Amino acid sequence: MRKRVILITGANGEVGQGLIRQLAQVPDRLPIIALDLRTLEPALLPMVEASIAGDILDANMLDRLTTEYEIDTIYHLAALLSTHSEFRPEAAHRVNVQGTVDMLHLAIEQARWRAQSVKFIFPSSIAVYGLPDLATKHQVGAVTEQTYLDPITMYGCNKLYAEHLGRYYMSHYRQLAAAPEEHGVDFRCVRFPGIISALTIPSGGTSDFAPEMIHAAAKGVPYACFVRPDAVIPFMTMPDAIKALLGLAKADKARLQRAVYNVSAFSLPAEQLAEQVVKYFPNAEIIYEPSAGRQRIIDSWPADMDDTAAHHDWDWEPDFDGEQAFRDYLVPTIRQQYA
Ligand code: AKB
Repeated sequence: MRKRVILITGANGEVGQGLIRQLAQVPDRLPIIALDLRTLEPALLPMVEASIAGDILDANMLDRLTTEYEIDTIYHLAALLSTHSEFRPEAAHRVNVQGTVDMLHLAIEQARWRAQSVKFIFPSSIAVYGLPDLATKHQVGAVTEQTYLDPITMYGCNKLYAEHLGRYYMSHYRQLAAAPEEHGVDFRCVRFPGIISALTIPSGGTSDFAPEMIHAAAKGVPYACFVRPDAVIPFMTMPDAIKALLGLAKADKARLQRAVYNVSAFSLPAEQLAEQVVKYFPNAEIIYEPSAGRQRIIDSWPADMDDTAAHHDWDWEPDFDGEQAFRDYLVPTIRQQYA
């Protein structure tokens, strides 16, 4: 008999690593299969059933995977982030869109085979938004799920389309077939703001200036911030990001009014992030060298995201506001890490 498992794609990425650490502590959970281009970080290997090095676009590899395991839940985290994607837009499209279609199709096949739906948890991003100019950004404040969906990055376009794909596979797949699918994909998606982890440093994102600034200060190296001091987007800590994924995964389906939910924790301009950094690392050297392209992307993202629907439908509540994030999570954990 095949083993029932949780599949995590992009398992070696920042969110993947955080998720594995957290899931490993859940009693009576299903075993985890970690899929990534690279084998999992050695420290995480004892927490998973298997670490598979492979490409989500490799159909043979996915076939082998489903021959061996019954997949109950998929956390589909594999993606090329926003800055990377601008350098390789077509590659980003393949990974972020085709990769997602392939995983949704795998989920549908699994659901049909086991006569039970498959949960598909998907991280989308603030990058799906595209504010036309700074005046509008400051005027509108926190945006709801439905507004300003005109992304200016390939990654944002990919994530927005992937949200629609998830909704389609969940609610409309094979809608003209004589017998519609009985069991399908239970697609649930959170739109994340920038995420800050104390344990890992991201690469290839545009919100990376915040974690880069903090980690540089903790390591005692100078940092040139690639956005203006007044650049503002919302952020959350990695523990809150994982809390959101797990919270939505276990939410009561009957309460979910939508497939896609904004989640947010705190909004701070780069200069206020820098103030917090200097408060805890008084020797931090932070200068501003804005990159026009990356600044333009940040300016197109909202200053805040309205996550009322998530509060209402599945009791979403972040644990850390801006002050608490630094005082209770980032600073102590980073200090310990670089000690
Ligand atoms: C990025 O900057 O690309 C990501 C994101 C906001 O989704 N961190």
